[in-house]
Amino acid sequence: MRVEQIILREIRMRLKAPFETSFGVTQDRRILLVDVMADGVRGWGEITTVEAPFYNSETTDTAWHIFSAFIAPLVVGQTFESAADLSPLLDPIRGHSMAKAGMENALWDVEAQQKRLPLWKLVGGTRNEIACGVSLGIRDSPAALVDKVEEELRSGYQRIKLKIKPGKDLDYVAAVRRAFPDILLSVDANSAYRLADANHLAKFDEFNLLMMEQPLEWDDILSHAKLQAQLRTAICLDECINNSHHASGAIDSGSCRIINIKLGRVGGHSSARKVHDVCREHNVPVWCGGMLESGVGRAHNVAMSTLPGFTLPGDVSASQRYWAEDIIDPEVTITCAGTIPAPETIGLGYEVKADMIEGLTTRSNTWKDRTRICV
Ligand code: OSB
Ligand code: MG
Repeated sequence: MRVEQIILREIRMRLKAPFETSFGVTQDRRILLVDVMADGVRGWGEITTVEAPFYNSETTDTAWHIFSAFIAPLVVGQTFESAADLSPLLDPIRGHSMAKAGMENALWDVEAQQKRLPLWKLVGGTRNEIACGVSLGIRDSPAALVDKVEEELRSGYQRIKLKIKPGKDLDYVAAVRRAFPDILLSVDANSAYRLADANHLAKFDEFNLLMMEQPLEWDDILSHAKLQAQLRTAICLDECINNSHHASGAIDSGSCRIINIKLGRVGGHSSARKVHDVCREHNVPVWCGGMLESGVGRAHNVAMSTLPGFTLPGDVSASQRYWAEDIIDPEVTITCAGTIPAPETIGLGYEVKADMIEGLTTRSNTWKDRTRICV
């Protein structure tokens, strides 16, 4: 495929409700979309950064810069056999995985359309529906959290994840566990604790959690190994795992028993597949994490979640939990069994609403293949 044109767009979308994590509250999202044309086929990718560098080191603005100054100029006009061939070209750019993933994933969409395959089949998916859970932000009181959990369970979601932070943790989890003794329940601290809090974190063992996600520092795999040795609860790493080498190291050192794969954090579908494969070799279950994505990122998440090692319900949930109107048609919906069927149509499997996106766009940059214009 020859990359003829790349458009980077920033769109603004307001979440239906504010989302609170240990690192802050978000409601107004600034999302970057990659809109690529290759061999006359249009493909879409999402750069899944958040607005501030409190989850990982990337932000919407750093991604805008790296994409505009380095990624797009390197890629436009190039010819690739497959979308998987992009990652060696981007390798000299250190870090900035989310910015790279937006580019690579847009080319996967193109390749799937060219090969007349649903994206999930192209990336190697084997399941035709995926299991869904939800990630619930921090609430004002345990009672309010219990009400929210009840609502999500009524919709059919198979696993509930609670965001926690120091001071808003044990009593919240205890209230939910008391109300729902048998549900699949997990917590996510987004790096809010330290190894010195090990005794406090061991108190979560009594709640029979499926996992405790990323309790310690975002870049510290070894401290998680020391913590895992003191907990019965399985640790799941999120922030720490940016590629398959990190995954191997984390597994070898006993830092976690589960890994959350996010397409952006690991740099796109080809790297995600490598992380998945390492985990599968070691019988470590994986699941798909979320970054409050628009429909474009969500559609890519659905595709990745069909890989065979995604044996736990992910954070991929219905469009309408986030947005009054999503930018894809149909929107992502879940069945009453708490699953999302993998789409049968070719490419992303959801139509991208280009007109709606145009209306939401606050800035854009365009690169055209100059060799093409000159002829
Ligand atoms: O740690 O999984 C996380 C959102 C933003 C940044 C980090 C995380 C999250 C979520 C939301 O948990 C998952 C979603 O519903 O998209
Ligand atoms: Mg997380």
